[in-house]
Amino acid sequence: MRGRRLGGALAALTLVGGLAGTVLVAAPASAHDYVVSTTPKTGSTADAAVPKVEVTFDDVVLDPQHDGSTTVLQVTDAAGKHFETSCPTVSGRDISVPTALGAAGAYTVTWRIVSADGHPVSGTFGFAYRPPSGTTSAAGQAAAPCGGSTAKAGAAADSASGSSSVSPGVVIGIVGVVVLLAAVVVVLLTRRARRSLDA
Ligand SMILES: [Cu+2]
Repeated sequence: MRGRRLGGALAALTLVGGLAGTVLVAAPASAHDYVVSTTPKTGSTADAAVPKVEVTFDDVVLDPQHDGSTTVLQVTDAAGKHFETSCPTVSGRDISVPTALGAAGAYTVTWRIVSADGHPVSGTFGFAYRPPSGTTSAAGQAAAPCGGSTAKAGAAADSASGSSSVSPGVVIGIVGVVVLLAAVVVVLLTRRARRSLDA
């Protein structure tokens, strides 16, 4: 009798655990956008003019204000000078910014977007620039030409980075399901115990 009841309790606990696990695994299914390709390619050497820098993601980039203001796309040299010439634009899975590069050397692209799931995602990649001799080189700018948008996107990133990757709603849902299942298990075990007492 006792062994059978224990077995039932274990089965019920396994069921609860399994269901809770399923919910937990299902929650992060809304993964963050990740980079699929870049222009220039990451780690490549550009030996011709680079009129724009582009980053393509696996999923759409959110642009809630429809003006690219929550997107950052900056191109800097080793000295930290900026060579993007305006604010970035967002088009589906692509973000791009016009550029006028300076001297030959290493350039770093810094990007920050709002992922399809509403979370900010950011990253950097580098490429080398080796233009043909005689190519005019831009002087670059000490400050980002799209300064305002940097601040806005930064604020969005800060506010979201404080929260966990699982939203509070999901957590409350999981806790609710587990509590409900635990209650069901208790009721079933109590009933079974009473039945075995009656018998
Ligand atoms: Cu996310």
